Amino acid sequence: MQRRIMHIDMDAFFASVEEVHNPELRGKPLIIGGDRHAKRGVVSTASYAARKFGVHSAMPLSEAIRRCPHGIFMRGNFALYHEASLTVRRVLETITPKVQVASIDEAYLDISGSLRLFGGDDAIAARVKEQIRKETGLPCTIAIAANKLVAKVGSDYAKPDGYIAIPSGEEAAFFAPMPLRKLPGIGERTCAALQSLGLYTLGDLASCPLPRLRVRFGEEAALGLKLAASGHSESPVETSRTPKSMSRETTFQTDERDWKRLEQVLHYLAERCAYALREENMLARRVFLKVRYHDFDTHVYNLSLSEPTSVDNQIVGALQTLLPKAQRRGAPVRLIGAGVAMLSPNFQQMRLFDPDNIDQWERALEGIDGLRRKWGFGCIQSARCLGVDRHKKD
Ligand code: TTP
Ligand code: MG
Repeated sequence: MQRRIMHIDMDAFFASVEEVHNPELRGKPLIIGGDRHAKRGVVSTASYAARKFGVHSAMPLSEAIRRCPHGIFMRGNFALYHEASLTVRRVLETITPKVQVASIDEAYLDISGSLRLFGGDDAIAARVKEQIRKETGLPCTIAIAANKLVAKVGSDYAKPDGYIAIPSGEEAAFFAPMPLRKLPGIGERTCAALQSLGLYTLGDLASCPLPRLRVRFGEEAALGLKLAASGHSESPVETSRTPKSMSRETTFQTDERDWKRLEQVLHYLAERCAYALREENMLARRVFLKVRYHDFDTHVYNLSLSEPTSVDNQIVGALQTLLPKAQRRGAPVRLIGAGVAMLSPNFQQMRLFDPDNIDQWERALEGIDGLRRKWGFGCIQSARCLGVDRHKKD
């Protein structure tokens, strides 16, 4: 199977999020990093309107103010950027679970196995751009190529709000006219050293005889530079390791004997687990109940589910069926925990459940999760958990 890798990078990310948040800022020279008076800071990012004045990331704010005196300077709102980043990630995971999150605003996807399903490079890129625009209002740039290196250079080339597909086999031709600095890994010093050999473009470097490079850079680096300049790269898309389980637990200040109350706390912890699952866009095939008794004796009770789920009432229900087993020991309880395991990504939004019941739940939970993202988990919860003391909730 032919390998196809997508690189996506959001355009002027922090500034674009601010523009969505406050449309009056749209198209204006916007500089994130500090307000006008915080002269000692540096620029995180500048909108494309501000870049026209020569303002860019990592520039001292004082210099940015000098170059763009009429610019709008803002400190930035990281919670908003983080939230947008998570939404983008969720969209990407509808294409493939093979997503490598490279930074807050960029990711690599191995889409080799998704091409047939979605109809090829162009169709996938259009779908992702449209979905991200719909869910966040943000522009992004996408490049698709045979490997990560060419895709990364491609998205830089196609910015802003762009798309490019580099056909497999045409990597070297795509790179050839580019200046050396366009290749990640060629910094100022390497660039100067290459120029002293009379090399100015990636094409020059790719066609330079190896022995000439070897004298200057040594065997390994010389070969690495030559291969990279011709668009060769084998590095795989590394997905962030899927967690094996998630759990939430509570230790009581005094050992608890009231099983009605323990059930209530368990219910609350189970809802927290289900929420954590949905935030990670995962499903669980197993739940577990952890109980530490007054004598520190600790037991874990497991139950496999018939279908993977992230829906509250299924997880709560399964955990409740485990409670009688734990209760049988009759001893007072020091700690109780709820957990989910055998996790898998929910990348197809699989609806394997009873549609009459679960769709309603899923719809309700979407709304609830939205509120919680904004106001915190405790802003809304089931009546069953209302008796749980606030200080015991984490
Ligand atoms: P980048 O993707 O490098 O830049 P960008 O998204 O602002 O602009 P574009 O991709 O269109 O060229 O970085 C993503 C975000 O990371 C950026 O919006 C702000 C933050 N950032 C910093 O805080 N400091 C920095 O030096 C850089 C480069 C980025
Ligand atoms: Mg970016």
